[in-house]
Parts: sequence; C-alpha cells; structure tokens
Amino acid sequence: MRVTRGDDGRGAVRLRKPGPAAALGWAAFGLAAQAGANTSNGYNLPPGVTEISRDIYGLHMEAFWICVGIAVLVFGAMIYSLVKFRRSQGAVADTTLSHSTQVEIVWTLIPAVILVVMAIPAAKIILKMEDTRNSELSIRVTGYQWKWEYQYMDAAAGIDIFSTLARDSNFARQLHSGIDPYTVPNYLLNVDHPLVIPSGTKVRLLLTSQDVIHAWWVPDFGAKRSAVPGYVNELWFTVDSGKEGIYRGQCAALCGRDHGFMPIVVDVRTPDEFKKWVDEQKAVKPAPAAAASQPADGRTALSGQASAN
Ligand SMILES: [Cu+2]
Repeated sequence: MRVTRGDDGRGAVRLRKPGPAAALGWAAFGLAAQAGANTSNGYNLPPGVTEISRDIYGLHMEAFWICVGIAVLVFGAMIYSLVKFRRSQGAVADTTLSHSTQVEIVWTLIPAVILVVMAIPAAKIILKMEDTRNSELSIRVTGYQWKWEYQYMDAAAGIDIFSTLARDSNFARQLHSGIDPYTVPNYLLNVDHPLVIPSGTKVRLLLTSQDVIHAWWVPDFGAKRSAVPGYVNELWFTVDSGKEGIYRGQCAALCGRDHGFMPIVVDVRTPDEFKKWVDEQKAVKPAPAAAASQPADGRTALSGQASAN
C-alpha cells in the first residue's frame, strides 16, 4: 500500500501501482488509508483533526492496550504452564479438582471491572457526539444515488451544492476506458464540488436521503452517520484551527450499483477564507431565495425568503 501526499500540499492521495503482494495489503487496508489521507498511517485509525476523532482514537487505543495486557497475561500463563508442567518433567494431572468458587468469583469480577472501566469514557464520548447544541454553521446533507447535496444554512444560507464524482475518476472507471486508474490522482476519492467549511467552528450536519440509506463518513473528523429517507440525523464536528486542508471520505452504506462512486471531499478553510468563499458563491450564483425574488414576471417573493440571505 502506498499513500503519499500529493504535490498540491493539501492532502492529495496518489496511488502508486502495487506489486502482487502489496495488492493484498490494498484490499485489507487500502480503503481506510485512502479515506483518511491526512492523519492515517494506513494501519491504525486516524487520530484525526477534531476533538471527537481524538477521543475515539483514545478509546480505541485504551481498548487495544487492555487487549494486549490480557493477551500477555493469558498467553503467558498458558505458555508457562505448558513448559513447566509437561509430562517429560514428571508432571501428573490433577484429576480431583472439579471447581473452585473463589476462582469463579475472580474470573467474573475482573472482566466486569474491565468492562466498566471501558464503558464509562465510551458513554461520555457518545453523549458528547450527540450534543449538537450551540453549533455555528448548519448544513443540510442529502444523499442521492449517487451524489451528495449540501444546502447551507445560517450565515451561508442559500448556497446549494451538488457534489459528484470527479470527471477524471468517472471516465477512468468505465469498463474498457483504457485509462489506468493509477494515473488518476485521488481516484474515486475526488469530487467536482467539495463541501467547504470553516475551521474552529462547530459545524452541524442534518443528514437525510432522497432514495435509499447512505452514510456520510469522513474518518479524519471521527464522523459517520446514516442518511435515511424520511429521517433527519444530526452530526457535528469542529475541525481544529490550523488543520485547514482537504479531507476525504466515502459513502459508508451499501447504497446500490454505484455506491463506490459517491466520495466525500471536505475543504476546510480558515473562517476568513470561508467567509470570502461564501461571498463569492453568493455573487456568482444568486441563492434560490434571491432568485425567486426576481421572477420573470416581475413579482417579488415573500419577504421571509428574501431575508434568509
Ligand atoms: Cu451512498
């Protein structure tokens, strides 16, 4: 598996052709490594660029080290017993021992304590993930077969973006396209219009779908949630200031034929740059409410709609 930063300095992923052995590695780790271009080393979860992603990483490592400790103790005791009490050393099996209440109490209590130790921080983080209060920017995210729509609210109200697979990836993926996917930067992980958000800002996504169940997933944000038709799910993240750049993810629910062709790209900018981008978007393309205020027949739209801008 080869994942390197591209020369655009913004977390572009370049694929280098793997050998036959490395191809297996791709199958096992490739997806996670590609999607977490910025902070994944390709073998572990990405620590990410949000408080939640670091919390999740911390939980994951805590559970990992508990597992390592248990493995060392259990396998250590097993190996010691096998070597020390082998028949060639004159060991004789104890055929009288049927059970020991003391040992049963101990091997029930210790795992229970370990579970509680793991559950308390996990519950705290779950509660924090659900707390979408005081968000500063809300964006309605709608999944479609097979693209995403981002409708901004709050200060960026009126901006409405459809985000679809980048054209070079789309051409290369066609059967008999003759294009080597390894020559396409960010193959299947690039879009025409990324989601643009400000850093250091609590961003809340309101997720829904127009057809089947999709899932919005950006590993570096520690963010993944289903987009279900008829429901609105919430998700929030605050990307650390100073961690501006491009972050990539994918639809994480098997949503049909082209499920693998609806990637997610998030362009994180400083609040000032974001504000500039919002102004540009509004200047280039009148927001739907603004457009509605100047219909062809000259009627004016509802004042409530116009004030949304
Ligand atoms: Cu999908």
